Amino acid sequence: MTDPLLALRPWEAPEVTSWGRLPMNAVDRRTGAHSLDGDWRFRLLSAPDAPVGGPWSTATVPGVWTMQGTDDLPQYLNIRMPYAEFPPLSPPVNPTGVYEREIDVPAEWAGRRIVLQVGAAESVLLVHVDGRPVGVSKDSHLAAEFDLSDVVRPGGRSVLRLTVVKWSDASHIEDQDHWWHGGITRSVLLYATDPLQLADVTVRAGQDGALRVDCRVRDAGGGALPEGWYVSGDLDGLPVTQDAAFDLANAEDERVSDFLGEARLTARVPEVRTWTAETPELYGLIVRLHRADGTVADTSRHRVGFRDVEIVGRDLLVNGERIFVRGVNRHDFHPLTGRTVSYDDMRADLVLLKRFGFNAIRTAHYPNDPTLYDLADELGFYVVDEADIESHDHAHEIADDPRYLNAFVDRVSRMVLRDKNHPSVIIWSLGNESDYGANHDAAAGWVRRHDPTRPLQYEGAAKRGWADPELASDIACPMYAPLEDCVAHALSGQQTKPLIQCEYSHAMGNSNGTLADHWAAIEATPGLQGGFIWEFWDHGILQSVNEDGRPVGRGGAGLYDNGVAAPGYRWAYGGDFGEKDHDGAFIADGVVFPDRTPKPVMYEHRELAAPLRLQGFRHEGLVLSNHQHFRGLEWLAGEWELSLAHGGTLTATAELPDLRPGETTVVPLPFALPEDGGEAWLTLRVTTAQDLPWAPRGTQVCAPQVQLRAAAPAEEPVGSGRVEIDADGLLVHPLLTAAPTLSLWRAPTDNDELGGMALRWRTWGLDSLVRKLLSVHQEGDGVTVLSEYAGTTGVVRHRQVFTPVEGGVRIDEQAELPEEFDDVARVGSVFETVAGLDLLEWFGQGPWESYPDRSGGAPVGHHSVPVDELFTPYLRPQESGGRHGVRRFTLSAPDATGLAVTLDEPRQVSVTRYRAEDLTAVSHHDELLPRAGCVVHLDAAHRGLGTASCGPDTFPSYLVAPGVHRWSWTLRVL
Ligand code: IPT
Repeated sequence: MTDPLLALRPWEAPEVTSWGRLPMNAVDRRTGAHSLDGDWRFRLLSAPDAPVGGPWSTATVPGVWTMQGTDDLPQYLNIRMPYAEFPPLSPPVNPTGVYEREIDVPAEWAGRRIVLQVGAAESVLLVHVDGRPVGVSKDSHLAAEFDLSDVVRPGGRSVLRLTVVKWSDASHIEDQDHWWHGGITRSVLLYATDPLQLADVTVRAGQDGALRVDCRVRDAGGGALPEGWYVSGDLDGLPVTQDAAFDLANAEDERVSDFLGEARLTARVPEVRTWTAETPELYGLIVRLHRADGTVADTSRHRVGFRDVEIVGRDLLVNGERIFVRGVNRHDFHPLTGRTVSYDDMRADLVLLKRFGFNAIRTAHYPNDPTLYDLADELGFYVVDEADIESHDHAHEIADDPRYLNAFVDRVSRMVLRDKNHPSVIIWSLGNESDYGANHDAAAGWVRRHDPTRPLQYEGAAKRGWADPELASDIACPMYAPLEDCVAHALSGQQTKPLIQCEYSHAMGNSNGTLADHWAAIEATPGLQGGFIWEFWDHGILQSVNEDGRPVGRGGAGLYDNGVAAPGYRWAYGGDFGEKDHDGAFIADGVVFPDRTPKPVMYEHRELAAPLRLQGFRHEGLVLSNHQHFRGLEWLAGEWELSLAHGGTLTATAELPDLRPGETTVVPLPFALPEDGGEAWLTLRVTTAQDLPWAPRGTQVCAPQVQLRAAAPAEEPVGSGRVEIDADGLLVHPLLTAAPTLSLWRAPTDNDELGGMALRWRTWGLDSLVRKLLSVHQEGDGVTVLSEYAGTTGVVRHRQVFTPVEGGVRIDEQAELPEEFDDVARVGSVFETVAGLDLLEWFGQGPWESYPDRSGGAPVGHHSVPVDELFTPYLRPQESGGRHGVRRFTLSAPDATGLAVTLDEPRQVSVTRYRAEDLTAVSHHDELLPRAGCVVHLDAAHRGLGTASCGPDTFPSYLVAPGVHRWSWTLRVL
C-alpha cells in the first residue's frame, strides 16, 4: 500500500507547507520534556520514494548526516542551486534520511495531550508512528509539533520514524549562502500537557512599566471549553491579574469559543527597570491557567524585558533614544557539527561579540536556534529576526509565484509567533535576496496586523527605493552600499526611514578596510544608524583528509587560540569535499575563524564601539565623553598609560568621571610630560570594573588614545664604517640572507582577487618583476645603486643610496612608478634574515595586525610578539601579518643579538615566515611550510584592504599612486 504521505509527494508541492502540524506558539515546552536526542537507527535512501531496505546504521540526533560518515557530503554554493531543476522540482537523486527509534510513553501521561517537537529538519520532514502517517512540515529552521495523543499509548512503546528529504520545493527558497546539508539539526522532544492548555502567550511590556499578557486557551478534550477557567500571573512576586473587561472567550462567536478562549493579564510595574542592549534587565513571568476549582492546568514561563521600539521621523528609537546598531550577521554554524549548535557554543559566540563591542545580530538568513534569543535577551543584543526565505537563484520567478504564497506567509508568521516575546527582537525581516513580489507583501501584511509593536525590514523591498513608504520595509536596509551614497541620502532631505545596512564590510580573508571611516560618517551624520557586518563566522569545516582522501598537510599549525586546528587538520571550504560546483573560499568571510578565534578586525571593532571616548586637548585638559545611550561609566575602570618613544611606559590609575550618556567633561593630564622621551602617546586602558555575565572583572573594553607630542625630526650621526655591495649591486650583510630589493607585490587578498586588482597586477607583471642593475656608484663611504624593475607593461626605476651611520647603514630609497602602474599593492623594500631571530619588538601601532585602512584599533606603543605569532592564518593564504605605523623595530634571538631598523616615518611593516609567492602558491594553510628566517617588508606605501570581495573597494586616499616614492631606513646590528 502506498504511504499517503509519500503519495502526496510533498517535496514537490510548494502549496503544501505542512500537514497535521500544530500551530506555532511562544509557549516554551523545553523544561520537563523528554529528550529524544541521541543515536537513532538511520538509513540514507537515494530518493524519498526509494524502498527502505538494507541494514540500518546509526545517526546522531541532532546532527547532519552530511558530516556523519555517509557518502552525501557537504557542498558549498552561494547563489547557484546545486541542481538544474526549476522550482518547484527536485533532482531525481534526492538523499533522504530515514531516522527511527522506539519511544516509551510514560504511563503517567494517561489522559494527557502528548506532543512531538522536532526542532528543525532540512528540508522536508515526514512523521510516522508505528507506520501510521502523522504529519509533514517544511522550513528547515523552525520547529514542528505534532499531536501524538491518538497514535501512542501511555505506558506503551511505539516506533517513531522521521523521514527527512533533502531537496524539495522548499530548497528553492532556502538557497542561502552557506553549506548544503541534510539532517535533523535541532533537538527532538516529547512532552505532555493537560488537554486544557495555554495554546499561546503574547507578552507586551513597555518602557512605562505597562505589562499586557494575552493568553490563548484551548481544550483538546474535544468538547466545548470547560466553564470557569481563568488565568493568573506573577512577575517576580508582583501579581499580574486578569483583565475582567477583556472579552474572555470570544463569547459572541460560539463556533470559536467552543474550543478556543482568550484572556488578558495586566500589571503596571512601578519604577520599572527597562531593557536595552546596554542594560538587559529581565523580569521573570509565570503565567498559570487554572481550572474552575483553582487547580493549575498549565504553566508558561517567560522572561520579560520592558522596552519600546519605534521609528520617529527617520530615526529608529529604543526607549526614545536614537541608538547605533553595531551589528553582525550570524549563522547557526559549528566547525564539527555543521549547523547544530549547543547552548555553550551560542553563549560563547555572544560573549565574544559583547567583548568586542557588538550590540546587534541579524539572524542571517533564517530563524536561529531558540536559545540564541534567550541569550540575546539575557546578555543584551538587538536582534533583527529574519525569516527562512532566500530564493536567490530563482528569485524573480518565486517572489510572485502564487504556488509559493503559502510558504512565504507560513515562514514569516511562524517566526513571529515563535519569537514575539523576546525583548531582544526589535525588527522582523522578511528574508534575504529573494527579489520583491506579492508574496512578500502578503507576509508583511500579516506581520503588520499581528505585531504592530515592531518595524519590519526587507532588503529586496528597500532596494526599490530607500525612502518609498509603499514598500515592505520600514528601514532603508541596503547591502554593501557605498558609504558616499548613504551619506548623500542622509543629507538629501529626502530620507524618510532609518538607514541601517543589513550587510556591509565583507569580512572575507584579510578585509574590513575603511570600517573606521564608515563609523566616523555614521556617528557624524544624522539619519545613519549603523549596520551589520557580513559576517560572524568563517564557515570552515574541520577536515583531516583532503578531497582525494589523503591526510592534509601539517603546516601552519597551532595558530588558533583554542587549538582545534592542530597539525594534521585544515579548515575546509568550498571544493574541499570534492564538489564539482562550489564557490570556494567565499564561505570564509567572518570576523572570527571557524574555532571562534577573533580576526584582527575584531580589535578594530572594539575600539570603534568604545563606550568611553578620549578626544585630546581642550582647555588644557583631556576631553572624555560617555558614548553610550543608556548608562553611566560605573561599570568601567580605567588606567592611564603614557608611552614614550624613547623611554618606557608609565601607568597610573584613572578615576573615571561620573558622566551620563552623551555627556562630556575635561579632566587634567594624569602625567607631567617628561622633557625628553620624544614622541608621546597617552592611552586610557578601560576594563570592566566588576564581573559581568559576559566578562570577568578586568576584561579590556577599549583603549582610546591621544598623541601628546609628535616626533622630532631624527638626526643620524654619520658613521665611519664601510658598506659592502656585491657585483649585482646588492647589500652584503651578515644577518641578511636576501638583500633589500624593491617589492610592488603582495600575496593577493580575497578582496584583491575578487575585486579584479590582482588580475591587473599580474597583467602588469608585478608578481615577477625582472631586476636589472644599471649602475653602482661609490661616493666617499657611501654607495648609490641604480636599477630597473621591468614588468610586462612598464618599468620602475629604483635607487638605493647606502650611507654608513653609527653602528650600521642608512638606506635612502626612491622608486619611480610609471603612470600605467596607477594602483599597486605596495611600494617598499623586502629582505630576508638568517634563522633564529624569533622575536619582533617595535614602537608603533599594535600589537595585532593592522593596515592603512584598518588601523583604528591598534594603539601606538611598545609591542613585542614572537615572529611565529605575527602572521594571521586566513583560510586561503594571502597577505597577512602587517603592522601599520611602525617607527622602529628589532628582530632578535634569545641571546639578544639581532638587528634593529629605524624608519624615517611611521611605515607599514610585516615580518613573517613566508614570501609573497609562498602564500600565493597554496590554497590552504596546512600546505604552507614556514621558512627558518624572516621575510621582512617595509613599505613606503601600502594599499588599503577595502572590501571588494563583496562591496566597495578601499577609498582613493588609501591607494598607492604612481610617480615617485621615497623612503629611508637604517639597519643596525644589535
Ligand atoms: C549577500 C548575501 O546576502 C549573503 O548571504 C552573502 O552571500 C553575502 O552577500 C556575501 O558573502 S548577496 C551578494 C550577492 C551581495
